[in-house]
Amino acid sequence: MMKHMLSLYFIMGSGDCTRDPLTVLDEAIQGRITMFQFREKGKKALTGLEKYRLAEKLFERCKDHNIPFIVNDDVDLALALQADGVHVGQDDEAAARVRDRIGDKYLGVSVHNLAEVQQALAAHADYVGLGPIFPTVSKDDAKQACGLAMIEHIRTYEKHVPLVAIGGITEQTARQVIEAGADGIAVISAICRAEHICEQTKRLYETVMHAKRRGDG
Ligand code: 3NM
Repeated sequence: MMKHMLSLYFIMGSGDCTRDPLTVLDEAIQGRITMFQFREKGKKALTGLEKYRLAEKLFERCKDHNIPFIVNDDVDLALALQADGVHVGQDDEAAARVRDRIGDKYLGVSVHNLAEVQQALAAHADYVGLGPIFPTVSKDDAKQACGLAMIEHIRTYEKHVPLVAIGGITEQTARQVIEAGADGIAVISAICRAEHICEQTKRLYETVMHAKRRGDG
């Protein structure tokens, strides 16, 4: 179930969009994203009530289409909205504490190596987000790219952990990422910066699903 939801994980905040975020999300949903994360970051990020109102609208759209709605690094917002889950990085609120606060909502943790994967599992994370796999333009403080080899390394030791790969992933590299052992791809720019978001999302979905089916056989 979680491994299916991670297949095409779309992450977005108002700063990632050149058009209305609701329109962007609607088109991505039509293109068949399998999970959504609201990540309101950067210099012009909305805060307070504005952030809440946007989150509420995006969540409504996700609910209408049965897309799990995850909030990045804001447990209070996730609890206030009764969102489906929270995603935290290594520098955010400690995963074990977040787990205590959110009960059985989904908990995702950003990781960069095997030790962090194992810590996340000890904190009862439902999935890990490994990245950046490739260089990314969407995160100011992103670490150095870890490459496909890190996915393979983690899979060697943690065969079952639900793992989504993130950072610079495109339609051209999605297949390799799945073949290396990821359960899915998490993307910002591959969708937000597409000229035709719905069509681009469909292609990403088909690429991931095709690669996953091949891996099952
Ligand atoms: N987290 P794009 S990389 C949000 O390495 C985020 O943990 C990363 O955006 C990490 O698909 C990243 O445009 C940005 O590269 C992903």
